[in-house]
Amino acid sequence: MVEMKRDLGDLALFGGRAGFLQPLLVGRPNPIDRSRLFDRLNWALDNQWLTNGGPLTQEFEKRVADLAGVRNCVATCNATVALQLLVHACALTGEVIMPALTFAATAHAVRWLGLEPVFCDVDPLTGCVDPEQVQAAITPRTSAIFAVHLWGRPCDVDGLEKLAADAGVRLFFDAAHAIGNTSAGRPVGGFGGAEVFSFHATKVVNSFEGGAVVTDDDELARRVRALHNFGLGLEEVSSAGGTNAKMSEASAAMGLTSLDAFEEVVRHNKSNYEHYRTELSGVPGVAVLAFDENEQNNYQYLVVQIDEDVTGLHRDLLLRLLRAENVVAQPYFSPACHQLEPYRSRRNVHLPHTERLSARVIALPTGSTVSREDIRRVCDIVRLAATRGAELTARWRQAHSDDQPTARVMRDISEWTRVG
Ligand code: T4K
Repeated sequence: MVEMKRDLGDLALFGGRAGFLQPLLVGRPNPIDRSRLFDRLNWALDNQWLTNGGPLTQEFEKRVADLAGVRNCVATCNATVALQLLVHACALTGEVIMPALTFAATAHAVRWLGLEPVFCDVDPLTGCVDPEQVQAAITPRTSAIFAVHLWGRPCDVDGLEKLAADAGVRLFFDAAHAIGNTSAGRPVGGFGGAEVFSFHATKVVNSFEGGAVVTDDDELARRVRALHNFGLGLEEVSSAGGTNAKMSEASAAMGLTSLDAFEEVVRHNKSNYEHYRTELSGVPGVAVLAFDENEQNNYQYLVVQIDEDVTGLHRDLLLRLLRAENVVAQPYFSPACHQLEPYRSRRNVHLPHTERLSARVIALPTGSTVSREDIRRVCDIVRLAATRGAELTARWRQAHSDDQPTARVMRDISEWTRVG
């Protein structure tokens, strides 16, 4: 058992023993009932039907549609390609407005198809796309809005739906983080023209790799279903032809088994969230991102904001410090998309709220593999670092003043601070 850290010298960054013997990761897959998974895989092998909309995929689609409260679900091999299917199914062209505070996949999905992602700023409190900023970004070339339910917290759905209808542009939601969540009591899944879930291994419901388009628009679902199977059966010609974006039966077997565990995983995530909030409450300059308790939440991301003006500690140094302790936290989502190539050099955009949030946020480990004791120890480290941030930063700079890579990191940190 590693002892509690009481002083800066106890931190692994300064030569102390790492707080965790094994890496504690953000994004560890939630354990599933393996015997159920193997039963399903054996059943698929016996059934000799391994992909192309087999029975397990159909069952998975039905259960996802029920959870999302919609009529249609088309399961895909990942969420990135599911976003692309929407582009083709709706023949989108020109510009697509989206927040920059998201995973690169949202932007890359449309860029890959030759459309232009146009980044707009987010609400400084929620981190979700701000309808006023979307409005300001609309041009005659805009064909759609891809809003993102960031970290699972739903966007201003009503505001965006009204805006899109008034402007005559399509509205879709990247709901990669938001399965099982609600907005004003309505499940995520039925908003806009369609929504997209991700079932990547790191997600609350995982099918190894996987995604889905969910919608109440039967015609759109029909087109997406045809396009994800080479365009076969599509009566009207699609300029794109079609692609292969099908979910396999092995992925569906995993997805179904993961859905079986969904409620239990959410209970565990919620309890983790409550422990983090308790442990970090009252630490100046450290705020745990809150979820609306009146809604359903899957709590799959545990996000903390670090205010360097208060703590004297930059998020990037905290990340580094935690990694030295074997806590593999993630800077979701930093850099923001407009700060990434190929976007950065194409348009010089300044998005103050996005940049500020992006430089401050850190996702800490949660999920079923993370225990209450793990959280207590992670929070002890964060508390020590945040309450003695200025001293810690000075000591670290001193220790690394001759170290070129480190000097570069510190330059990057100052750059982030300047931008933020
Ligand atoms: N839209 C949004 C808003 C998204 O966040 C994403 C994906 C998408 C669209 C696209 O969805 P997909 O096309 O992937 O279905 C991870 C995930 O790979 C990515 O799916 C996810 N968002 C993003 C937020 O996180 P990375 O670049 O952080 O790296 P990764 O997956 O290698 O590792 C993340 C952490 O998870 C590490 O601590 C290691 C751990 N891990 C990962 C895997 C794969 C495990 O412990 N076990 C594993 O099997 O992207």
